[in-house]
Amino acid sequence: MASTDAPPLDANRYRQDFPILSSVLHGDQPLVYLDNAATTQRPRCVIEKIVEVYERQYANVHRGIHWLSDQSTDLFEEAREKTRRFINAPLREEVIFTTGATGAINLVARSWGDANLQAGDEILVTEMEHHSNLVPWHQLAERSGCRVKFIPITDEGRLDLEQLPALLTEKTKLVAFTAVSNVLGTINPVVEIVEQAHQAGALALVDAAQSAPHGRNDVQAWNADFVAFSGHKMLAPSGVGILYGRASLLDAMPPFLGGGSMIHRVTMDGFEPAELPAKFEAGTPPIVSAIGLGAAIDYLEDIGVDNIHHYAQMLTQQAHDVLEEVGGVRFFGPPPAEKAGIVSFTLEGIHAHDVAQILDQYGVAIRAGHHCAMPLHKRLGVAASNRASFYFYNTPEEIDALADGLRAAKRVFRR
Ligand code: C6P
Repeated sequence: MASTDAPPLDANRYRQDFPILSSVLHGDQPLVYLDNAATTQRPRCVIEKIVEVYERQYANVHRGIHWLSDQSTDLFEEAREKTRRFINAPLREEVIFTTGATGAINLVARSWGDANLQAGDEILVTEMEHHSNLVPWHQLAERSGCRVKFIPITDEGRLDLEQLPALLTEKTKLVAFTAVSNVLGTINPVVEIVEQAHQAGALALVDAAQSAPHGRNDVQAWNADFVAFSGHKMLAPSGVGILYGRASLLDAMPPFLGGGSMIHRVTMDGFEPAELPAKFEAGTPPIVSAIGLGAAIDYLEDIGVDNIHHYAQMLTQQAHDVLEEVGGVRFFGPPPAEKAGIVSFTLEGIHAHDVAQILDQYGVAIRAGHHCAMPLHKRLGVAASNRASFYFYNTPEEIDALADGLRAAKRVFRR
């Protein structure tokens, strides 16, 4: 994710595009939405695109030999092409629509994993993984007898890459890691890790769920074998995500789900799978959500992904500064300049859920809990944390509102 000297973007201008951001909660509290790592909000252009498709261009894709189906298919494939460009994938066949990052990673674990891994093999993940990039590998280990090993993190919340050479052995078949931690905000050195995985003869899967909304995700520059992300974290409707896979790998992999669309021919005795990408898109796909993802990508590219990254980092720095002044805040993860819009913390002596509940009374929405990263929280020595996560439509005033809410929580609990 490149950082540029682009001028700060005008968040207030973009806010006008998001109807939900003018909500007023509990009678008189303006919504302060700081839960963007869980899911972002949708701009009017995405909402209007969805309505337009349902009102005028909706039919099932690929099947119908009728005008409406052609319309719908064209829009669906256009969205695939926009996504291909967004991640700089060489081929449209390498862009598979899934249900989300979770669906994409499970696809790889079930299809590539079941076909290629056996007892004695190893998969390397990291201590900062979301459960979606952990449980599918544990499940694969249960099925195949392979082993899941962990790249540890340092006390500063970075990956301890000094350990990587020793962890990579001839048994390692896959290194599956997140580009950005959904808890620590850490931006990981993707190119370096992929390169080391390849040198050891392993493949590399990048979980880009948190990086896709926040900057450049160039699968060719990364040289990644698989990349997974979700539409709903980057302004698109929920229910759609992407698996990028190197064509040579996807070609060799057996289909994951069976059903309509993914076949070339079916007989009483069996079936022949379709070509890519259909082979991995069984059943009716998330048609309108995918088209909405295309509209979201247009909108993000208009703002500029580097500008978004730069701006979120500025808010992250501000959040560290003002929360520091609140007192009693323990931050997790590296310094703000190394984070992608995510600030996790605990407030001394107050449970994370209580903090979030009090903030909610002030209209401030953050996440509290383990954020689907229980092994990481164990490593951090806490059961739960609070997480504020920013996007380009958040303002410095909203970060101040977060700090005010935390002061209120301290007053309530007399800390
Ligand atoms: N993290 C969060 O609040 P899905 O649910 O499939 O869209 O994305 C899963 C996922 C995978 N990897 C990372 C790094 C993620 O952050 C997420 C989703 C949300 O942190 C919801 S738990």
